[in-house]
Amino acid sequence: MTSSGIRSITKILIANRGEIALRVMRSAREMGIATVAVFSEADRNAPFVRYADEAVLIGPPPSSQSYLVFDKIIGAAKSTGAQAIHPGYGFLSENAAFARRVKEEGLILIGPSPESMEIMGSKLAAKDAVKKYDIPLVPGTDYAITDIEKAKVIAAEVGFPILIKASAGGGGKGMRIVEDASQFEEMMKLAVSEATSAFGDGSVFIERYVGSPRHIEVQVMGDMHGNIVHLFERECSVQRRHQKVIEEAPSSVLTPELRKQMGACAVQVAKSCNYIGAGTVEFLMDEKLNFYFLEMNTRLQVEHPVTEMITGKDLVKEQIRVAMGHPLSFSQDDLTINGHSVEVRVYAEDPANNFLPDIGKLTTYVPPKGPGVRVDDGFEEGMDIPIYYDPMIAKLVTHGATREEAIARMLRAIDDYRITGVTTTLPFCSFVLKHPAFVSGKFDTHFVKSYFTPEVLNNSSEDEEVIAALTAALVSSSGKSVHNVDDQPATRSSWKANRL
Ligand code: MV4
Repeated sequence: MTSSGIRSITKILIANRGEIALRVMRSAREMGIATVAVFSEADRNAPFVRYADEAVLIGPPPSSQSYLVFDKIIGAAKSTGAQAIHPGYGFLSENAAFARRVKEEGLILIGPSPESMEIMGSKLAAKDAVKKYDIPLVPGTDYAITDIEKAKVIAAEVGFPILIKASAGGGGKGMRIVEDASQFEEMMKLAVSEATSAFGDGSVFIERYVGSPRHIEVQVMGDMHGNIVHLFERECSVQRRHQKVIEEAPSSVLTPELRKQMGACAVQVAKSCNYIGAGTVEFLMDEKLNFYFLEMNTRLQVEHPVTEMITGKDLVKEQIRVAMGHPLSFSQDDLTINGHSVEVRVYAEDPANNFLPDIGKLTTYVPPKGPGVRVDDGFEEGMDIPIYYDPMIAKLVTHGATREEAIARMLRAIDDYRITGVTTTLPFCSFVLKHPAFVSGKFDTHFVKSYFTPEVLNNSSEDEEVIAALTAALVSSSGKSVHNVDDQPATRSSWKANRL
């Protein structure tokens, strides 16, 4: 640390892989900062390894022997002379023990303090921390429940159905819905034993179950000088088994007034744990547009690009600047929403087969291009999708002047995407984007359960009738060639699935 409080960072090690490693390196490079990749044996030929200025092999494919091993990451930073580590998302990104170790080694973690991670890693500690502010919470307990008889009394006051949640949980793990008092004891025992084995912490609490919520999250950024701002919200209600399918910014349901209120709440949540860097404050919103603080994610999120598209800010550059000790480069008043952005996650999964990972070689891989299209990917044509990690191939992001334009652009981009060799979720994404409930903005976290069955992607006989009708109409009206209707590879983001 210099007398000005600015710490120099000239080389960053990226403790991650795939698209997010590349995405972080691109911003570092634009700032004139050198990059170090760490990679497992499964990632030898990955683009992020070639893109980095230096790369260090850190072990066998399983992340427990490579990307998650503190000593290997720290050792690689020291041997290459990197002053800072960017953890990306997943892996070590929210690991307070790792954050503490990085600090002890005299290195900089590009992220919040270990203490912030610890507070927000515990749902109960988070509720406790925000108590000093006026933050709306779902009615329930803000302490661990142990006495079943007492808990039943509280449950009756809160009102059934209720939800039992694990304090150490997150992303839906260890949650139990209880419909009425008769199920309470059984569900509570299940929740406690599940939480104990999954997190080593059996603390559970209860909340009123919000039946048809939307998931709305607010991006925040803090610096070391006490400044905290929000960069508006992302709507992530379209999820499948707690995995986000489509994210957009801004949300189509927020009024400017609600946006301001939620933004202010998110800033206070961040203040409650002296937050530094990029973070996300998650809210549930009910049908009456009441919102409730749920949890805070202390990392850069997968879906951060939609926020970058509407604000024009590079969140990774800002993370790096803040980690050096610089004040935020913008104030709340500098931030405005420009247009609308949508992101879909492209997975190597088979929507027709219960979204089972479909591993294999990307025989054809041609991402879409053109105005308002951003592709954050980590693969190239000819590469195998490794079985060891998350099967996300890419994030496809579009921006438009309006929500309608961003959606139309996304449908165009999905149609332009050429992937063969593996089955992808692209047709499933098209189905969602064209669904009247999505188009109208009237949806909640039950969207996929409510509207999706594999059959909607498999209506080829009907489609053939539609093609026949279209072909007949086109040929008779203009005589124009219609050859391009059916000469695409069969596994292309099938237009068949896109009809609705
Ligand atoms: C809830 C809820 C309903 N009521 N809490 C799931 C993940 C975790 N972040 C919190 N989650 C939920 N908490 C109350 N009191 C419903 C969910 C929930 C959910 C939330 C956001 C997005 C998708 C979801 C899917 C199922 C359940």
